[in-house]
Amino acid sequence: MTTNETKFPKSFLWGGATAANQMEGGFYEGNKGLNIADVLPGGKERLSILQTPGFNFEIDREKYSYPNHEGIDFYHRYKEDIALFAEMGFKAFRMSIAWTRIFPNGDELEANEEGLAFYDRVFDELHKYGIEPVVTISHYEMPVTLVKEYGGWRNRKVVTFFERYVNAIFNRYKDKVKNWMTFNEINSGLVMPIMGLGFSIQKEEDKFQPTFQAYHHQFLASAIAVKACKKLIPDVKIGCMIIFAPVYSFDSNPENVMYSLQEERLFNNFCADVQVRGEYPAFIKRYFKEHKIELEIQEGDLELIKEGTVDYIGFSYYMSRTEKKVKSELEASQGNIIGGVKNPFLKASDWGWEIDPIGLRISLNKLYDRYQVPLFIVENGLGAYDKVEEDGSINDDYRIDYLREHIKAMGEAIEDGVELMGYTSWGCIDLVSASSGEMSKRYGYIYVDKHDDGSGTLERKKKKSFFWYKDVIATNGEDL
Ligand code: BGP
Repeated sequence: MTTNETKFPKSFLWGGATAANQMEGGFYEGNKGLNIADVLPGGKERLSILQTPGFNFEIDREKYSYPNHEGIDFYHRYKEDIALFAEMGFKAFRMSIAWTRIFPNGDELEANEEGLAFYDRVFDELHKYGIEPVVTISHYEMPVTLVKEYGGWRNRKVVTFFERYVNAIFNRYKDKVKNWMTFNEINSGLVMPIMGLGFSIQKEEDKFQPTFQAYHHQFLASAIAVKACKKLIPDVKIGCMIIFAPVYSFDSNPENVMYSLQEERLFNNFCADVQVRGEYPAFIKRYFKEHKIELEIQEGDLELIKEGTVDYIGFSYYMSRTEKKVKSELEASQGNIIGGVKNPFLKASDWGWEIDPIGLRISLNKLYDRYQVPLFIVENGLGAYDKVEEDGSINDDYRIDYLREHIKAMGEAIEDGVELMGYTSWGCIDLVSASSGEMSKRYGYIYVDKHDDGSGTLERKKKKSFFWYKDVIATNGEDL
């Protein structure tokens, strides 16, 4: 390596990631319809709703606050925010399009012009600074009508509605967006069906058939999107997006090792196997048999899935997961939504998410070994409580430490031979938390004056990490 060379390729996409429902606000403006996030309360209720079977959206509007309704008001302040991203030197900005801005109920025939025009303005603003938009087509934002009237992704009709939606956005933005992702954290439906699949399981034992039928429909929708995207947009890249949390066996007991392997394949690999390789993997066929799952597959479905494979894997990495076949409640890893037991070697965030930078290097290597396609880390970061000092500064050294270690691990993986396209850390500007609906779980380089009770001026402030990340980008990952 000469002194001018850096570990990270010159084209590396440094940036930040967000989602419409967690930041835009303006939830009833521009003819937007209601989506799932708009009717989920904030606070402790949210997580239990996401994880408890039987939720039906009949919630008490007087009792709950809806943090997503105002978000951080990106809908009106996007110019100011994008200028700040540009100041940090962002090469890419990951955002999502709210399906309900384009098709307010999801089942209309015509797209909503006001919604389309909003994203035109946002993309133009990004291009003004040479920032590449990386767009998630569906990020926990399913129209409520599709949930209530159609039963979410269980209903095959939703595939047609989705097709209409993607055609509208690809046609409209074909000159402005060259990097897309289909479903955010598609495998999250295995643990949080409401967010990922748009329906609630009424009884735990009933979950298997509807969950995997809904997945089949999502895979069809993803393949349709990939094919349409490539047909309509030259030089485009379209990826899938999964949560990747490498599964470690708690010990060398082969029972636990085998169990960990099965969990890894089901949670981490199942969706990517279908979306990248274009077929249902062998292990899932056994799983279907054992759980009496019989998918309704129509003629041409499997061919479509084969033809519509993605170009790259986008993934979120927050934590690893340690597994044991038989575990007591006491051993359970608190806060880790995807399960597992406590790992004695790891510390955890204030929300119990275990911090494991080496796990990121492991994830990158596992993914690249298995799929041999480019990888893109489109979420990673530390949710933490930040304190604004009297002089207005926010000294988030804990966040810098976290990010530094993860970026180092990325550098190692690149040296291991992994093809990594970029890194968009999660919540580059503070936004509403997906799992808790709170503002106090902050990830940003930019602080937003907004609080859990909805108060705050929405003023933006640069944290210490803002200046640190700016330097990281300027030196292409050398100065950490
Ligand atoms: C991912 C989601 C994001 C995001 C992030 C952090 O699962 O794709 O939408 O919010 O996790 O999670 P949280 O907001 O719950 O801390």
